[in-house]
Amino acid sequence: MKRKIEKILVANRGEIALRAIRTIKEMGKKAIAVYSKADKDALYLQYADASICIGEASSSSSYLHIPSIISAAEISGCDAIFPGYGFLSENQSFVEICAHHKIKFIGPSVDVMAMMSDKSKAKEVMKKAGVPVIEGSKGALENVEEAFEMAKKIGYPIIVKASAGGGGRGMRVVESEENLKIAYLSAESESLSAFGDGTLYMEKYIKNPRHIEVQVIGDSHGNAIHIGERDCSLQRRHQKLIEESPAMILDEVTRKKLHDVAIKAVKYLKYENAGTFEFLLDADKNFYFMEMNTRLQVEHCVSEMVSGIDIVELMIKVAQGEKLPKQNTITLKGHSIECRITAEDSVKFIPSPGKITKYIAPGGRNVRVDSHMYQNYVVPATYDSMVGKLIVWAPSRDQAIKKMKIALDEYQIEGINTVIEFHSKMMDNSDFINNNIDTNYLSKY
Ligand code: MV4
Repeated sequence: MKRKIEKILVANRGEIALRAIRTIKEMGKKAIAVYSKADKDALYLQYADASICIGEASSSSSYLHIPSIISAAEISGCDAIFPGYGFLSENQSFVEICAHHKIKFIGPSVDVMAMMSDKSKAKEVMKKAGVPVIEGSKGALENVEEAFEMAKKIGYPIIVKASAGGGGRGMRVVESEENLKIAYLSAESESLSAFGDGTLYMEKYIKNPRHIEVQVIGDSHGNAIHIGERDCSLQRRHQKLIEESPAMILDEVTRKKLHDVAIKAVKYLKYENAGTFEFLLDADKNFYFMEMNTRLQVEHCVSEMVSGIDIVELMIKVAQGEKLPKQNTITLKGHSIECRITAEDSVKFIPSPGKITKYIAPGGRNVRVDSHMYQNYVVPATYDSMVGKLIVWAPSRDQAIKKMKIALDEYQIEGINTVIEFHSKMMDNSDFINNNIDTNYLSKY
């Protein structure tokens, strides 16, 4: 039996630091915040039991600087670290260093993390576990000659992807043989400069897919549960904008298959933590594994709203050796939608950092605002432009859309541009209302 966690260092900033601190306090534990000089006036610092400055504004000298984070944890006597998303949440050396310092990293083992961080390896592992994967190269491609052979075999269009990738970098769609060589070479050099690794793999290209993902969690006793699926198809340049649960595109049979496959994969990996299996859904409603995220995701809130579960609480419980609740105690009810609010304009999505001169948040029944914004807060230009998430729950999707529209109208932010207007228009968009969108929707529109 593992020791109970008492004090947790939250190695993150912004809305997710705030979100984690709230749960840590609710569990009767102590939360220690860290901040860079650019975040000295951040809201989450006020809610933590203590906070420690870890460096200059740039992420590399603060939120990514492992020695500073470890020192902060040791000085404050933390027995665990909650990484959130981004920053060190999927950093294998960080996980090893935490173990060396006898600090519990609230996340998976370094082995599983490493396996999933290599996207072509992850696919092979999932295939072995009996999870459907997209037809393509077996693992990585050796060279461009092999790419030509493979493409001929699977048929154009194909897509080459970076093994170290994710988020669309080092990815090229190839429509015909004459474009393969240049696509291969440019994807290779792009992923080499972005990730320090030019390894590529190939897949059959699926046209206009939906992005469906399953929220899972596994414990140290071999138990695994799912908390339903999310539809995250509405994206712009690989940045998700709107997520919802459940994915209304799925019929009950496909949905059950998807959940069963995800559970099978968690058990096969002996995965311990919350995680997400990302799938592409094609026009014929076939789903294929794409990637696994071994961390808490931004959009976890919609799964919390339909299940009533606090996923951060479950992560902490699993990290201290507790058993998960049984799957049959988890009931998914109603519909939840999340709109990501970024400090960008609603037309061109140009970043708009600066001082918030007016801030009035929406409210009411089943309206959740996860944000670190407040009046007079200065949104730093240094970090990600996401400044919050607006999440609603209602018995049906139609009602959730109506509720979201009203909440967006109530949201008043002045001094910076935000994408609230974009979201408000989407709630009136007939394609969105009729659920007729795919991952390419915003590039056409
Ligand atoms: C694909 C695909 C179509 N076919 N793979 C984009 C990010 C990276 N994680 C994988 N991506 C895609 N992989 C095959 N075989 C289309 C995409 C894709 C996409 C996927 C999910 C959400 C948004 C997307 C936007 C463009 C392309």
